[in-house]
Amino acid sequence: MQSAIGDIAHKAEVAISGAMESNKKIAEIKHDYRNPKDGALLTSDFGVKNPTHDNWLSATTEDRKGPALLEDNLAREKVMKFDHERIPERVVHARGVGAFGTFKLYESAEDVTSAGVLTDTSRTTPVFMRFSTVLGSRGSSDTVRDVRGFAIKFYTDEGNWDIVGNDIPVFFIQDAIKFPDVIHAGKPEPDTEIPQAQSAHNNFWDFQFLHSESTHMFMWAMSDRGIPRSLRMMQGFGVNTFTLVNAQGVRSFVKFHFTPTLGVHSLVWDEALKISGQDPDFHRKDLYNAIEKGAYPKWKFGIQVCPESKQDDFDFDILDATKVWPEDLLPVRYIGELELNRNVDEFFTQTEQVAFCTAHLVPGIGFSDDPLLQGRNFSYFDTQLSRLGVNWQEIPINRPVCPVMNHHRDGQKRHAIQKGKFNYWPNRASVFPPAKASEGGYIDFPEKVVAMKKRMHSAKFSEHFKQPQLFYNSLSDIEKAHLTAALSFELDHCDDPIVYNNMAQRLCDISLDLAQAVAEKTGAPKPTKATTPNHNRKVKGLSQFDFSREAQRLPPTIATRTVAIIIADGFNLVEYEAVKTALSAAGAFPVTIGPRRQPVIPSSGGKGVTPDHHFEGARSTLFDSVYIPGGEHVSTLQKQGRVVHWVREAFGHCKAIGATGDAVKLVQTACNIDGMVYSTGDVLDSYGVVTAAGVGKPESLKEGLKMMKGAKHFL
Ligand code: HDE
Repeated sequence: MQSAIGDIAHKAEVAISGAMESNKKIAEIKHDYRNPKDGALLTSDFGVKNPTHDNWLSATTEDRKGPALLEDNLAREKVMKFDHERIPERVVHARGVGAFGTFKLYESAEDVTSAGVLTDTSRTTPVFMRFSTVLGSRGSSDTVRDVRGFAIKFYTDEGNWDIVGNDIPVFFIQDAIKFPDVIHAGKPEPDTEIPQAQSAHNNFWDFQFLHSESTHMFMWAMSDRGIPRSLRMMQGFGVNTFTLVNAQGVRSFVKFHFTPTLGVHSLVWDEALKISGQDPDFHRKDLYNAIEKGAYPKWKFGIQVCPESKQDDFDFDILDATKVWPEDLLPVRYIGELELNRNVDEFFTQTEQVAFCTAHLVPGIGFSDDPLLQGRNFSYFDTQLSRLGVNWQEIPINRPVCPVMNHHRDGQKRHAIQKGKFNYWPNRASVFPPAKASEGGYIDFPEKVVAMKKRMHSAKFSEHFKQPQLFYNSLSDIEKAHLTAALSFELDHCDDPIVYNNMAQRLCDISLDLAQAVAEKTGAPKPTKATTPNHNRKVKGLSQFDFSREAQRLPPTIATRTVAIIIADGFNLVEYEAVKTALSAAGAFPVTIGPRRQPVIPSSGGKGVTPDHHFEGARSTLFDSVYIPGGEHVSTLQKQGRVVHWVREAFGHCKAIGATGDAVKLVQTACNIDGMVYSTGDVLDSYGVVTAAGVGKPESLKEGLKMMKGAKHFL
């Protein structure tokens, strides 16, 4: 017997040709499309052709408008539909953006799992991915300081597998029962609904102090990880401990890792603050544009496996989600690649209605007794009931690509039409018999459990400071400075002295230097003694510099980086074109900025170049780099406050800056850099400024650009 879902999926699949055919999920979703290009006329929801977009039926005469008539069912339908457009936003992770992609395995993990998606290297598994911030509402800004969600739905041949992860590998709490508390404390305060999408307030930091197991996570959130440059440049982690079971029935514990091939990069705080106002959609635009331009973001997929025999070998409990598994103890094995390569067609039906659930696993992958994970398994299913209704599994984006066969029936908005007499088991025709292990049935690992029924965790869950210290010690000096500044900013926004005094004390459990620096800034009494001595150990794999392209043995790149090229009338066209061409050839995204979005004429005359933005229409903060060609236009640019500020601000944000010919002087003055030596191809490494005295032919820029690619601040 075949279900209606199976029928529809099949028909849609046949209709789609070429390469699309291989992607069953795309095929399945296609059948629901309404394509405005069909040339179809306006209809009501029930297919009757509708004569108006504009006029409500009313009792009107030639010279006087009369009352609207209730009988206009077409107008009523339109307004009623609008009245009910909203569904509840996600209770956390409300703001998000999604894209489709594929997952490919390049090394089978059959030694540890029997899951097809992790053993069959010939498969291409379709995925849908949603990135999110945690605390803000749907309409909040992208670049707030926050954890980022990293949720992936793998449409595998054996059913949906969801990894509902974050860009930070640990969590605030160890037990799911505390989730409402940590989220209430972080969300806007209940009396004023202030602040939006910010952890910088009394309640958040009050909770952090009173709840010492959160220390590790807040250290990560206050580090540069909390303000990623791009969703394409962050790591992803499954966070919770899962299990893998191989064909022989041997079980291991596992953590899932995703490392971006572009390297891990962050904004600086001043940029993040400004971008929040200048372009609240900064991250979602960046993702959308990269995919549209064919620069598909990729992540290496890794597993960190702990054999059952080693479970008790560490000074932390491997089921505690506030702890990482340091890579010197358990290395990450990279076995696959995730790529995002298609933007959604409609935000609501795809990105908003997608529903992830940690309980969605496929044979060969299992849960562990991680107490956070066990609670999540309940919560994700449950929350979809109020957000999407009981039949949320039938919404196209949530459907698996393999057949769905069971006796679940009815409920609101049920779509599948299930033929036949039987809606129970056992039945006399043996409809939908259970699947045996040999037939691909999901078999729960037969684990022996001997325990007392108690509200408690194992003893190792009580230690909370060794790993935050390990994290802090492992950061570079720049990262430490940023973390200190971030804590100082956040606590500056707390006006209750109990809160910031307590937090200064808490930091004494990590590092006395850190505690003193933050106390001084925020007005807390300066601590004099470390409460928990620092063990001074460090480990690789915590600083984000460990995930630069070099660390991944990939050459540095400016691919997908945005470079603002600033021009005004009288610019040097040869230099402009040479640099723009070279940047595009290297995969960068050059964007021209000028005084107006009308042709700007070069010194050589001609039709000119029409900029993408005018000086007031964009800001330096929205770009990775700035280049100014030489030419007569420099005298105009020097008088433009916005341009001078642009260069100065980019310099302050440690961005790579390029200038040729007369524009070198402009950069020098704007940045007030003493002692710079200007000659063709000089790179002032410590500044990230690249200059060339002049450019005759495109070739002469080659060397300069090579160095520009190598400039430290691109890394
Ligand atoms: Fe979530 N979380 N969470 N969470 N979470 C939700 O589910 C929850 C946790 C994460 O793009 C909700 O569908 C509990 C850890 C992401 O649609 C909700 C606990 C991690 C997303 C929920 C946690 C996450 C959510 C709200 C503690 C990182 C967005 C809407 C036990 C591994 C998914 C929804 C998307 C969303 C509950 C902790 C990541 C309420 C109870 C740890 C990426 O069910």
